[in-house]
Amino acid sequence: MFSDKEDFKQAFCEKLETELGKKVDIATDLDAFRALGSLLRDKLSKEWLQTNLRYEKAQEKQVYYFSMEFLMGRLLGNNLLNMQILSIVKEGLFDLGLELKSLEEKEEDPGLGNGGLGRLAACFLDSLASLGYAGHGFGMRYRYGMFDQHFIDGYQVELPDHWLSKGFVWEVKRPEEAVEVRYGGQVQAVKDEEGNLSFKHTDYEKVNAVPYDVPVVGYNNETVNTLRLWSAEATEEDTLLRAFNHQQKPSNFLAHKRSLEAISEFLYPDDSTEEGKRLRLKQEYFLVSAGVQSAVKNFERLNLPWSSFSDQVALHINDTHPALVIPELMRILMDDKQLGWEEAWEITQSSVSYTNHTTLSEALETWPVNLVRSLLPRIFMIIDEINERFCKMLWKQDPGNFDRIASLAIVADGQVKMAHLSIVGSYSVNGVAKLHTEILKKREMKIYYDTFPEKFNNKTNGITHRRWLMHANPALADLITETIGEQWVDDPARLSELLKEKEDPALLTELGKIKQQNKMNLAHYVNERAGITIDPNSIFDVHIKRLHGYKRQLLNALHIMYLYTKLKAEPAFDMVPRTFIFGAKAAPSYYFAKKVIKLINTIANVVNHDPDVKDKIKVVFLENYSVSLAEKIIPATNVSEQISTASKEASGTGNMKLMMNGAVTIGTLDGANVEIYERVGNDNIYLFGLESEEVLEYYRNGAYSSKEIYESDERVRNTLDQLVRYSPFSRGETEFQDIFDSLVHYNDEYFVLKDFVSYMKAQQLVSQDFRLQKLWNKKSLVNIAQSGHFSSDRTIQEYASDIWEIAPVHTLL
Ligand code: 26V
Repeated sequence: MFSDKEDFKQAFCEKLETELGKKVDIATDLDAFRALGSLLRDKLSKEWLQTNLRYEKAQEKQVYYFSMEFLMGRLLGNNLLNMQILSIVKEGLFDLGLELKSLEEKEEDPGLGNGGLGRLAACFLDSLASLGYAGHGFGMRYRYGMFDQHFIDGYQVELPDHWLSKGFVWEVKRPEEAVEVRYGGQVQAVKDEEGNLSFKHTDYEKVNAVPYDVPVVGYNNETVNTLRLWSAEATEEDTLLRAFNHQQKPSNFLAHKRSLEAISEFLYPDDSTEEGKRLRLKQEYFLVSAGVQSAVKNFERLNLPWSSFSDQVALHINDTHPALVIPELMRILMDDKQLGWEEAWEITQSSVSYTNHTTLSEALETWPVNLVRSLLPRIFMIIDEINERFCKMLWKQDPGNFDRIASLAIVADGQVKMAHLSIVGSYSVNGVAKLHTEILKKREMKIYYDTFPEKFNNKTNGITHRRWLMHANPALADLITETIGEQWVDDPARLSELLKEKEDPALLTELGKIKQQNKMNLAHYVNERAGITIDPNSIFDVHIKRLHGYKRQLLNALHIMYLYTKLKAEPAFDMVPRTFIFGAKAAPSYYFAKKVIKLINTIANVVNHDPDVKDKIKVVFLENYSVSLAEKIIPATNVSEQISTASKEASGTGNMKLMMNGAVTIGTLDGANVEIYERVGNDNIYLFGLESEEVLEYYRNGAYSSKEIYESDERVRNTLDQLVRYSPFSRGETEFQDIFDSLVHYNDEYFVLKDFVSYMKAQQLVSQDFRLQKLWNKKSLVNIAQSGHFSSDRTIQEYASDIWEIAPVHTLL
């Protein structure tokens, strides 16, 4: 790569001059970042090419991970780490008067995702490359990613995220690999002389799907995989020729061009509600059609019979958003490659696998039949035929059982049910944590599980320890290596070797010091960004994730109100100082979530300005939560808030990142918290609240009454009343009436009041234990030691062996 520091310095200065026309002494940090990025991309291209050649030669199965979202985070630091040139580059830049950290800050954080699902996809790509698997991502190159969040007067304001404005150094445009995607038009069945049926699609609108490839660098293993992001671009033919041939006004053809390119314009900033928008469906089909065409082309280069397609290609769908992969592959195989239905179906079903990420009914995708039929006429015909054949099979299995058929059908009540299509058209369906998979099997998808038990399996989520520990918290990574050696880097399960040292006072002191330093760094950042002074000796209590009712940021907020009120009433109350830190974006249309943001900002405003509590409580709501902000917060966290209503959080992955950085969880037995609990044991986690079975039972029997709790528990009542009676928080306004009503009059859908007292008690225990620093550091160490299981390397190895049936491709080939 670079033979030494001097070699790097020379290459870097040359790049600055040739690409930006600048000498290093006048280069800004942004210039230097761009030159460095571009230099690294050049350096990667050889290994990138070699990797592709190796895969072709090996004829190993290629995995294509289809996802509408990839939340990659900044790539500079991570690439340097994985390329093993971090210290050469850091020192070389230093010699030139530049600081790597400042350059890193100049990189836009590509926010091409909403939250957990998109970040999981990014962690998976890192693990696939680092383990040497031939696995690539297919995603969307949105021109505007996740909105930029600002707070104005405590309210969330969304600004467009124009992340491409300064260019994206890592990408390589590949116009030669562009493919055409078709919408609308008519389909006619045509019979040839021999009576063979074929389908002719006419009058369609076409869009060019142009790929931009981003290298995905494996850790120290000469592997560079590809994240292929598709962009919608009008063709020459569509714009200029159209204008000349039809003598249109330029404004007409420009409008046409814009309408085509709108397909890859925006990420849908919605975490849970199905928006029912035509454009969203267009986006989903765009990704799918471009991706499947590209995968088929790659397969055809091998000159193998179609019967070996599923030995060579795995198509994985990240939730149902890319479920049209199923009819699209059928279409290509039948209409373009002239295969019969049975053969095409066999190939499709044995190539596609599907991950479910949520049981929230409002997030289960369905599309109106009329919309699918008009936008994608041929695809609809195929879905309809899949449905017909599937229902016939069900009838054969259990003749006359109309109820069963109605609830399993793919097309029913004028809707196409994407989860049903995904299960029927794939060979594997997995949930993302043990509890979640059990809930799918026993409840949400029971009838499907009973029909196809062999398809269902669990793959508990994971996170890449390279970004979330080695890159985000290098001091901790170094301490771990000093303590147990460096093998844990390649085999994160070996973090458990730290357990042998958990009584070592010197190690625990060191661990405490690193946490303290990280807290000081965060305090500095908070001061710069938000103008709030926070005490690094206080407990840093962190709640970072999308804002959603079920994630219960409201429970945390109400508890802070309770503590504040108690402190005001009893000034002698001996409370361990705490800094409550929040980061969360609300979907722009999610009224209730936005109210909760306003409430937390109001609480922050009251508490932070009250001298009576100044040394006890601080509340910080950081704007614009993102991957890069998470990297700053997580290493500095003492307490990890994972307090969703049990049964609602499919897995959670922030819980794993925080654990790996030595935070101790306060949480419900939900999602992967259950598995964290199984590993760390009762002494190293603070559990509270209803369990999933209890929650589900309440939903079934309707026996929960939040009003009863409000009326009978004074602590709850006094806290809630402050939302609507005159108080420092309401100031006599009705701002929080809707929150109050949801809790008291609409029976508190997420059991906030039911869990309030149990949460308060768990928080008291946290405070008590935090006073005993050695004890606390030991808990922290146990969490780190048990976090290896949650590395996405483990998750990806499970997908590789149980679902995709692939092995690492050896670099010696
Ligand atoms: C739905 C929609 C509907 C249309 C508009 C855009 C959009 C975007 C996302 C979604 C569903 C998001 C589902 C999701 O993110 N689930 C989370 O997945 C994580 C990774 O498996 C998991 O850890 C979280 O518990 C789960 O909530």
